[in-house]
Order: sequence, then C-alpha cells, then structure tokens
Amino acid sequence: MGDNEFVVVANRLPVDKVGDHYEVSPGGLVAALAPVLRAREGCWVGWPGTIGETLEPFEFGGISLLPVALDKDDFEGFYEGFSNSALWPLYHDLIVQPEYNQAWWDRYVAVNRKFAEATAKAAAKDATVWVQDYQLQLVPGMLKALRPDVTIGFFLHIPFPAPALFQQLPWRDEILEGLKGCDLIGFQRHTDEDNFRLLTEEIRSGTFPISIDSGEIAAATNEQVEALRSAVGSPKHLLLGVDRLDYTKGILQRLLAIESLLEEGKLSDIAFVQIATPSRERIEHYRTTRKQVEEAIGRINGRFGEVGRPIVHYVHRSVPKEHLGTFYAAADIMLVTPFKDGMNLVAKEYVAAHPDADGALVLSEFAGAAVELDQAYLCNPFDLESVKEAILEATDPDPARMRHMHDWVMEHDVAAWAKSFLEEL
Ligand code: GDG
Repeated sequence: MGDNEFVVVANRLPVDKVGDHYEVSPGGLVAALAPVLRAREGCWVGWPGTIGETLEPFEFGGISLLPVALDKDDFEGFYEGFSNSALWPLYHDLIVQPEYNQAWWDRYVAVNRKFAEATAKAAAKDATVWVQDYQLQLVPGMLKALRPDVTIGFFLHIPFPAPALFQQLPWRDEILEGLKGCDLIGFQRHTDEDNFRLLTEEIRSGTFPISIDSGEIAAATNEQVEALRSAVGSPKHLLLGVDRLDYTKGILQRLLAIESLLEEGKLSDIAFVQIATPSRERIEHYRTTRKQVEEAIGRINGRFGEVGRPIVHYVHRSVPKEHLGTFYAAADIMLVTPFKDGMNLVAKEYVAAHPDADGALVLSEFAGAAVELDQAYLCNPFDLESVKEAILEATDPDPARMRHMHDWVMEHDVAAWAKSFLEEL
C-alpha cells in the first residue's frame, strides 16, 4: 500500500523522451488532471514510451510519475497487437478487419496485471483510482481483487461497439469481467453507453463527453495567419485537416471529395493543408492507409496543381502545438471526416481558435463531437456526395453557427469534464 490518495492509470505517462531527458507532453488529459493530482497527493501510473527501459519513479511539474516498463514482446503483443490490431478496429465498427490472436491476448492480460500491481502498490488506503482507455480494460477487475478498499473509475476514450460486434471478441467475457471491477464507467456518447448497457447493467455508467483545455489554444497573430496564407498561395478558401494518420479518420475520403469538386468545377482557388501525424506505422493497415492518402495527394496535385502552387500541402510529421494554433486560425474550412471517432478533439480545438466566429467546420456525424457541435456542416463520410455538399455549404458559412459552437466549447472544457466524472465517482 502506498500513500497516493488519487491515482491516474493510463497506457502512457504524460511525458516524451527528447534526447536523453523527458519532457511533459502537453495533452488535454494532463492539463485537466494536473491540478487534481497536485491537490490530492496524486500520482500517474503509465508507460514512459521507451521500449525495454526500466525507470525509477520521478517527479515532473509537481506530479509524481510511476513508470511501468514494457519490453519488446509487451509492446508488440499488448500494444501493437491486441490493443491496436484487435480492439481498435473492433471498437471502431470494423473499418478494417480485426485480428484475434491468442498470444496477443496473453500479453494483454500480463501487461494489464503489471499496471494493476503497480497501482495497488501506489494507492493509499481508500484511494480513488481513475483508469483510462481501451488498453487497460482488465485493470479495474484485477485491482479490485488486490485492493477492495479503493474506489475505481474507468473512462473509455474510444467508441463502444454494438453488442453484435462486441460479441465477435473471443475474450468478450474476460473484458466485461475486467470492466465490472470499476465503480463507475464513463463513455463519450450516450450511444456508447447504451451499447454497453445492453451487455450488462451491473455497473454504474455515465456519459461524459471529453473536451480540451479551451483557454490554452495558442492564439495566432494576424501576421502569422497572413504569412501562412501567403505561403500556400493566398487562396480564396484555405481548407485544413489535422489527424493522426489513422484509417478511422477518413483522410482519403476528404481528398476524394475535394478531387471530385475540382473535377466538376464547383470549387476553385483553394489550398488544402493536411497535417497527418505518423502513427502506429508498423501495422499493415496503417501503411496501406498512408499509401492511399499519399497516392491521392500526388494525383490531385498532378491533375489540378500548378508549378509552385499545389492544391494539397501535405505534412507527415508532428507539428509543434504553437504552430497548430496558426493553422487553425488561418483555415476557412476545417475538415474532420472520421468514419468513427470517440470524440475528436481537433474539431473542438478549431472551434476554440475562432473567437471571431469566422471559419467553418465540416464534421462527420460519426464523430462523438457531432453531438455537441451540431451547428457544424455535418456529413456522412461513407457518402461522398454528402461530404462534397458539406464542403460547398462551408464555403459560405453562417457566423451564428460558429459563434454558438465557440461559446459551447469555451464553457465545456476538459477541467469541467474531469470534475463531472470525479464528482459522479
Ligand atoms: C483519442 C480518440 C478522443 C494532432 N496532430 C498534432 C497534434 N495533434 C493533437 C491534436 C489533438 C490530439 O492530437 C488528437 O486528438 P483526437 O481527439 O483528434 O484523436 P485521437 O488521437 O484519435 O484520440 C478520440 C481522444 O482520444 C480523447 O478522448 O477525442 O476520439 O480517438 O489534441 O491537437 N498535436 C501536435 N502536433 C501535431 O502534429 N502538437
């Protein structure tokens, strides 16, 4: 038993190794939880992101971090394998075929046990523990067995599938048993919660749509915005996409919609900036997606670009947070077109970056964000015509719609999200 009154358990610690030292990775989750962790003698249990490295607990920005070591087999079986090649596609409604593999499952169990044991050691008597996301669904059950005194919350950041899909999973009973160890399970949308409740009503559940640190979206100056717009040829309409390069995000679909609009002559004088952060690059489906996206970009530029004036400006790197703010502010139309997404924070970040109510958001109905941001130009990414229509509508936006969404996002930030979950717990 430890002395931490509040423990956050997540696959990743909120740090990244830069050279030979660690830096805090500035995500919304850490921004929301840091004050709670500081106020309540808390710690964060997670993997530091380096394979095969065993680290001692360390302190960062007033938060104690408790590293869980993963070796190469853990990384491949638990992370790339079971979490991202079985659970991820299954929970996103089979956009690609999940792969069910016994050895990966065994690693998933073993790694969840490591996390549960580390948490059991760190938590004070009667502590509150908050477990995050699909990689750690067995932790609540394992932890409850080790430490019946602690109160356990669980939040699922990604969608929860309909029972007919969930039941494909060879280890569906074990996952449900694992989740039943918690005292409260939280989902992004009511539909996710409803899907879960069709399987069991034994645990308390709730819907808590996650948000962003709305006040922290880097403000951009007029000079920065102008410099960016002129760098892409001062187009009439600047379109933007910002995503991890993941097959759930519908990047190819938005490219095809733009290509088709250009072909039909319905759209002209545009530039499209697509920032696609490298993600899970050793997994085959991610490589295929990248190939298709890059092929489409090449084709579109070849067909419709001019020398020195391409249509699509493609960045396959991570961009510093401060620069993202400039991209958001400069974009006339933000394209968020996932086939399925738990929430999609990019949509909320774009809205937060438009205090003057300019700009327009094209948003998939299948993103969790569409529930709150219902004033966006909504589309169905499975229907190319619907994406095209939404883009055309967004070329002449109604500022009242952005105003409404901006006010909503500023008020419902990630701190409010964390507070509502923890109060319910
Ligand atoms: C999962 C769920 C749910 C992106 N590129 C860069 C960069 N980003 C930042 C964005 C945003 C975050 O990454 C991405 O968050 P999303 O919510 O859009 O998507 P996932 O990564 O799939 O997140 C999702 C989320 O968990 C939270 O619950 O909303 O549904 O899938 O904050 O700004 N940040 C920087 N450079 C980049 O190039 N600095």
